[in-house]
This record gives sequence, structure tokens and C-alpha cells, in this order.
Amino acid sequence: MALDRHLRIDSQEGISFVRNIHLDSMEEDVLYHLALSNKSHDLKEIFGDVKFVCFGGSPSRMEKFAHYMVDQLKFKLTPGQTLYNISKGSDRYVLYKMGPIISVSHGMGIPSLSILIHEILKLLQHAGCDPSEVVFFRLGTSGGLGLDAGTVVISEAAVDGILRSYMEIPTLGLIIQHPAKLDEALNKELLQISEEIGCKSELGKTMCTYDFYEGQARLDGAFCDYTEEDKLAFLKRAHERGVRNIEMESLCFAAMTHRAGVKSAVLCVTLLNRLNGDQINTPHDVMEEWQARPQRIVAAYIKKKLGME
Ligand code: R2B
Ligand code: URA
Repeated sequence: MALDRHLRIDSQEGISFVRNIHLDSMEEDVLYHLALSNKSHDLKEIFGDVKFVCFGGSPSRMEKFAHYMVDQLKFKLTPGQTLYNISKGSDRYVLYKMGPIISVSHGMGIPSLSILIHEILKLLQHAGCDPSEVVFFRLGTSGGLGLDAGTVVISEAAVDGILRSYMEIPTLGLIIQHPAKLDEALNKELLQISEEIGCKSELGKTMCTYDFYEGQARLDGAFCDYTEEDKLAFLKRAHERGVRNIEMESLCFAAMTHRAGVKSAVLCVTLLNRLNGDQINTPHDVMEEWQARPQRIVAAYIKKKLGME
């Protein structure tokens, strides 16, 4: 029998990193993909002061961000001390902590990000952090629609590949729809900061797809059953409805942070204008500078919040 039942739940019942009675009766909670546990590690001691959690796809980019923040916040590492990948034992994600800031990689796509957010939310719960005082950021890359490459899009909303603003998770034979909402006030503040530091940014909807090639209407995948006209008609329709960039994680990021009631924002630089092409062939050094742009905006935001402008 085909299961064809959809259920939309907006389960935000206030602010809480976790909402799961089963966790209370567990003797130990192993955060397997982070190589941490509430028994083997003093999570309160290590993470109790966390206020900002910054996510990005690539391990090396998030390591660079960690070094950048050490530099920006003028943290003094004692001689011989280096930044340490706290999740080294797992080999799935890298995780660095600099004062009240976590820098963590999430890999590519919703499944990889979803595992990580579950474990990060539980980590913060075990650490005794206050959900109303923590902000999550995704610092990413994307394909732009009608924008100069290098522009940062701050997502005002996340939508799926057919423009629906919720993430669907098949759960116990039902399709559960989780609304993907982002924080308007935080976005305004980030946009203003980006203007202050001279970093070209725009607010817009972000389309989040389950695939880089056909899901994003590319003509250069291994398979393609549509024409260039079909592709452009689809991208233009999305653009008319307010979509300014396309990537692969914002829907999950917005849905899970909304469910937890944690403030969050998604800032992705555009690597190309998808109305002009599909291949990403910008020189490496230019791309490095573009990818640092969302980091610069978030660094300025964090410095402001820490009173370090
Ligand atoms: C942006 O870049 C990746 C695909 O190249 C994906 O993780 C995303 O969202
Ligand atoms: N990431 C994506 O998901 N799509 C792009 O076009 C570029 C980066």
C-alpha cells in the first residue's frame, strides 16, 4: 500500500534546543558524528559559554573561519597552542571553538546538515546554554539568479525546488512538513552591517534543492531530459517569485532552527549567475575572496554583539 499522507506541523512551542522525552531517560548520549558524549566529555565546561554557532559546507573553509575569528577577536593563543578540531575522532565534520563561537562544517546537502543540527542542538542542551541567547549562521556558497557573481544573498526565506517553504521529512510513514522560517530582524541587522563594511549583499528568497545538477536545472549533468529553453523558463519563473540564489541546505537549516526557536540566518555568496551558465570556472583566488564575504559580515556582527566594534 502506498503511503500518501501529509501532515504539516509547526511544532515551535517556545524556545528549546530539544523536545524529546526519551533523552531524559538515557544514561549516556553519544553524539556519534561529532565524536563527543555527555559522559566522556564535560560538555558544560567545554561549551557552556557558546553564543554563536557558524556552519559552512567545507571543512577547510570552516577551519579558515576559525583562524579568522581568533584574529578578529584578538584571542591570545598561548605559545605552542593551536586551534584544535574537537571532532577529530569522527572524520565526518570539523568543529572548532573560539571563545563563545563554534565553527563547524556540515558537508553537502540536507541529509548531512540534518544529522549535524540534531547533534549540535543536543550538544548545546547538555552544555546548559540558553537557546534565547544563541544565534546560528550558515555561511555558504550558491548559484545566483540575476546577480553579479560575488554578491552575498541573505535569505529572507528558504523554499524547496518547487517553491514550497517547508522541509518534508518522511517519518513513520507520514510526510511531515516542517515550516522553514528565518529571522527578519536579524536579516535587517546583517544587511546593514554588510553595507557598513562595504560588502555587496541583497535580501532574497533562497531555493534549496536535493541535487546540484537536475534539481538546479543545470544542462551539464550526466543526464538531462530538458532543453535550455525549459531551464531558462524555470529559472526566470523562480526569479519572478523572488528567488535570488540556489543552494542545498537552507531549507533544513531554517526548518530545524525554527523548530528549536533558535535565531538563525543564511548568508551565501553567489559563485555565478545561473541565467548565464552552469559551470563554475572562476579562478581559485577570486573564489577564495568571494567565499570570505559571508564570513566578514558575520564576524562584524559578532564583534558588534561582543562590544568590540
Ligand atoms: C553549495 O555548494 C554545495 C554544492 O557545490 C552545496 O553544499 C551548496 O549548498
Ligand atoms: N552551490 C550550489 O548548490 N549551486 C551552485 O550553483 C553553486 C554552489
